[in-house]
Amino acid sequence: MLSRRSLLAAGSALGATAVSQHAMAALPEPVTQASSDTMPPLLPATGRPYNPVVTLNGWTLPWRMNNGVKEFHLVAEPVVREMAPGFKAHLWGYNGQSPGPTIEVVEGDRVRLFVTNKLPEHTTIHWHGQRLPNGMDGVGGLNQPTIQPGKTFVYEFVARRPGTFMYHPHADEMVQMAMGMMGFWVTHPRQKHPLIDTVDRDFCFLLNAYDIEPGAYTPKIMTMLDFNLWSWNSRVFPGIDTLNVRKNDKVRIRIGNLTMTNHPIHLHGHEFQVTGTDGGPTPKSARWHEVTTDVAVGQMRQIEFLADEEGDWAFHCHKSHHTMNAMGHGVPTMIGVDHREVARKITGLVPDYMVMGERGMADMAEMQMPLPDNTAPMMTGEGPFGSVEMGGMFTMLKVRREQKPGDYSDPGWFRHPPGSVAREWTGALAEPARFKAEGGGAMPARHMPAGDVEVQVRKPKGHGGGHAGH
Ligand SMILES: [Cu+2]
Repeated sequence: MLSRRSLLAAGSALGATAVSQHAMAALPEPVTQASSDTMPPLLPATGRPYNPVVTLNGWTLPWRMNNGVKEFHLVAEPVVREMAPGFKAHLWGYNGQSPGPTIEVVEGDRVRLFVTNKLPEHTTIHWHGQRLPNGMDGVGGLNQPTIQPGKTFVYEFVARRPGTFMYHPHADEMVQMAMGMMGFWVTHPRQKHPLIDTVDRDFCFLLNAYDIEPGAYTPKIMTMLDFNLWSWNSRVFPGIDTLNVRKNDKVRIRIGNLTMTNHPIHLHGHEFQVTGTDGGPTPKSARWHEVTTDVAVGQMRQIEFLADEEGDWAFHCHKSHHTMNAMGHGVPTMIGVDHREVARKITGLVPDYMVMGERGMADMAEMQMPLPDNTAPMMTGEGPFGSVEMGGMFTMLKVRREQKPGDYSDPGWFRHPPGSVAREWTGALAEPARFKAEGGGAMPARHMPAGDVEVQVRKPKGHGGGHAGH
């Protein structure tokens, strides 16, 4: 749990009076977090006021004020992250979590960041998007010597530009980001900014991805593209909290991408505008309405909209493979193939063989497939009408009339007004218009010849694969 009481007490004591050299030299006590719930916004106790962000399944790092400087203490260390209920990953992160805590400051703040390395190898931190002295930019070997295990470095600069940023290592970067080392950074404007609107709710999260074999705990760090866990803040649906807002709230969502591919982020039921990037606020003349915005690798996007439609609105990456969990990709398309005869023969060889995919993959969501321990549920997440058949980068925006200002708790499922839900039609139907050229429009079922079949059997453990054929 968050244990910042002593830190804040120390902060106010130090901030109120002149600080001795000895006190200035002392490190702020590191604050850690173990819960993977979304923490309530951290209201600033010192410094200029601002409207804090809410980090999805994350938290904001408290600071201490030292002679007008905001001091933070980040600890790079191995962490255990619950990515979804029943599935834990052994990652690297900061202050007990991956991603690390969100850093929130105000434009013009002088910021001092102590970084302690408790990893088994060297690291650095790059402050992505910031204007700062070159020697504070954090590229190991280029701008600074790397931080060796057990050592603490200090970074110090003025947060010059308001906006949406992130931080991550720039030393053994491929490994350390594949292991989950990253965090969010928000610099709030110091006064009313012509391009930055005041909002009622301000959410943020990072897009990240892992390659963890079903049943394993540690990501494979050499994977370049074929990740199997597409996550938001190192959580996968149904482990991602919902974004809960009050009807007619002005909502901002800030998203950063530290995966190896782009993610078209799609919101249902509302149109939004991209109001800023890691380059700063977007000029109003360059904004247009979208329902999907692509967040490319290494980019930040902040979107804004008026939440004026009540309901439980899907909010997800539009790459359909990114709303799945831990799937094998070596699965042939079986739609329309009647393989009852083949299955009967295989069952003689492999008793627990399961027929997959002849009617699409939706059966998978309902099938109780034997999975190894510590495996992310593949396509689960129960909705009020059944399985949502989603995993990975998926959650919901919940818009409610009765949600109180400042209340981020889950209001439960939407209660639809009578007659406003799609339902089965049982009345008379006219013949539908349809394409009538060759094939007639319907996909014919092909019966596979019984004598000449090669089938690859992949059992859930991933090692039971082999060829059964004749
Ligand atoms: Cu995606």
